[in-house]
Amino acid sequence: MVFLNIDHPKYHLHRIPELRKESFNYFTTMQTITFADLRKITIALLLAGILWSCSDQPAMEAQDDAPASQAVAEKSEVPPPPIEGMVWMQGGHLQREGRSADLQGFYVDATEVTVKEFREFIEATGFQTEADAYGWSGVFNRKTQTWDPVDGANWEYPIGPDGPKAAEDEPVTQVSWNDATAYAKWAGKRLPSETEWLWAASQRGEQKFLNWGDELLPEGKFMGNWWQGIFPYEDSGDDGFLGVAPVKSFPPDANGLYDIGGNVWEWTNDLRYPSDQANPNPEMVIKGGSFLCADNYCAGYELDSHQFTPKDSGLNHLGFRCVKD
Ligand SMILES: [Ca+2]
Ligand SMILES: [Ca+2]
Repeated sequence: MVFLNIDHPKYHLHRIPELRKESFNYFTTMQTITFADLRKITIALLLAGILWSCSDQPAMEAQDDAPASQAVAEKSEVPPPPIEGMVWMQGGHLQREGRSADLQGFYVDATEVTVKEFREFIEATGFQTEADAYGWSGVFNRKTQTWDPVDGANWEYPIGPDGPKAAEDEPVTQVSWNDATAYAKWAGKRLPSETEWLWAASQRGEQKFLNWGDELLPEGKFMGNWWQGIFPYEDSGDDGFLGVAPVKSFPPDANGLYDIGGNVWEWTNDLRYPSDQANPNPEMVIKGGSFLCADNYCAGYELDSHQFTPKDSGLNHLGFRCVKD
């Protein structure tokens, strides 16, 4: 019997040369459980149940009833002029999951940056992405459940030259943090901090669990693009998409933001380790989950989930959206 270690840190393919032609296999994270182990686990669970039944249950219930997040100390701001394709997020104070921060207001892209928008950047600047500079990028192989380095995979052909050309209204992928930052600078924008991303996604600290509410399927409806089934084995595609979806394929949240939960992961400007300032290729925080996120694995579409990947990563389920002051 096997199970997946859902906290395995090496979720993404690294570009370091020695891994250039290796792929990361999810099965390397599996562990074997014997019947003896199962007996120990069962006994442990029974003991835990007994201890819990003897514990101070009213306190637990009070904790459950407490809001997971709340917006306090709201500032009164006059909304600035609207910007097409962006949503104004009024500032305030975020208190959520141990995170406490004061935020100024900012604009945030209503959608993930699209292939069309990225093409305009490439054509205007002649910019070369890191995937093109390296000559390869990371693609998830559904047959082998591995992340493979695929020659020629880039923002225009995200699963490689033998795959389809990316549609103009899809979120751009196979862009590294460095690529995304260059785009943002060209567009007069910047990447959000994780706190800013969370502030926007949680509707200023109001949502508990998901950016569309507390139910994964409110009234049985899919509100984002994720993986239905047991990852990495089978995706039923019940939400209508086995891979990436064009932006705005699902309803916006209460702020008017699309696909902030699911579809493609989104780069932030936050280091995984703040002490990594001198590291030339540190891991960065990514938010929102992707079409590869299932509730048995990373559940990355949950607001407080995050993952990490090096700045120079290119992956076919990782894109970005920008903010502007
Ligand atoms: Ca899907
Ligand atoms: Ca997203």
